[in-house]
Amino acid sequence: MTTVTSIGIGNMGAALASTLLKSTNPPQLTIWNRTADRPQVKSLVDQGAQFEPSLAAAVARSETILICLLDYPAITAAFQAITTAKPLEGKTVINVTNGTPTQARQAEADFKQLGAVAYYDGGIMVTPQLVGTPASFVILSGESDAAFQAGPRELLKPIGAINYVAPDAGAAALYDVAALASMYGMFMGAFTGIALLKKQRRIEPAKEGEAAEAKVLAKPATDAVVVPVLKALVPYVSLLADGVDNEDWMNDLGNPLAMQAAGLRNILQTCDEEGVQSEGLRYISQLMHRAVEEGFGPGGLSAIGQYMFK
Ligand code: FVH
Repeated sequence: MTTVTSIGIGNMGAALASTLLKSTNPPQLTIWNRTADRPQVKSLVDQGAQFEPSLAAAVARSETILICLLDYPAITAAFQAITTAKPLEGKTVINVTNGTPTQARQAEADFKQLGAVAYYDGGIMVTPQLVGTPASFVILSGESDAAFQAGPRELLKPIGAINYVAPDAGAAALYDVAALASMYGMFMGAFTGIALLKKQRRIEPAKEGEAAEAKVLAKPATDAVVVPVLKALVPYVSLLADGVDNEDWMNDLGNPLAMQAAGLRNILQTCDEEGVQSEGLRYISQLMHRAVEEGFGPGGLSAIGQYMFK
């Protein structure tokens, strides 16, 4: 029987452990969490996991160590308690704690120093509620594709689709951070859009029984217009990446940069007129105008990709 120790029974760690326990071929699961009386710990014990309060003892019980803690300092804090020289001798570590590529590479070195034979680092790309569903998606890197296929792939299968990225232990963290950077950029633009929609004027008089000062809602217009536009334009991100890869600054992709820069100027002016913060968009506007000044106006939005490297 496969033996797994799951370290970190927070919301995500609990979802991972529970999914493994419910799988068709469940491992013998040991769990460890700093706070023993967290409700998720009790729930997993009820599902068949063995709780071990000592991290050293928890680690000793399994061949695979699955780590899902808040961040890398939490990993350091937890493992400081182990004082034996090679507590991970012969074990495989799979760490899905969110962090930077540098932290992942350092963790690989540290865990191998503690005796680990294999180290994989990655991220769970969905919320705990979606773990184990068809929407669930994991990225992982480290060791080699062949070692991954022969090792953790089968174990992690119940959690979701696994995208093995590269032998570099830091690669999955880089993918994760890149995806989240793109997501937060979209959210910043969305907050600007939502604030603008809160400035809608009510022209029709209040109906009978309606408050004279009815609230202006952003959600209906967001659902009707903003979300469909974003959905239609998500594939444009792939075209931008292709433009950056090929340094293809003059391909206008059907939307010349100078035209887009003028459009963005109107967005910023509307924000000023309506009293809405636009700082989140001003930086991309500056880059677009720089590109236009440098002769890329007839080209495409990809041209601003050349200014992104420090
Ligand atoms: N939850 C989500 O939606 C996202 C989805 C994408 C991936 N993230 C990452 O998953 C990691 C864990 O996140 P989480 O949701 O499980 O987070 P929490 O529920 O807050 O649990 C945190 C666990 O970490 C333990 N912990 C924190 N500090 C320490 C420490 N100094 N020493 C030992 N353990 C520590 C904490 O223990 P306790 O507070 O219960 O004692 C929890 O087990 C994370 O990287 C996300 O970015 C989740």
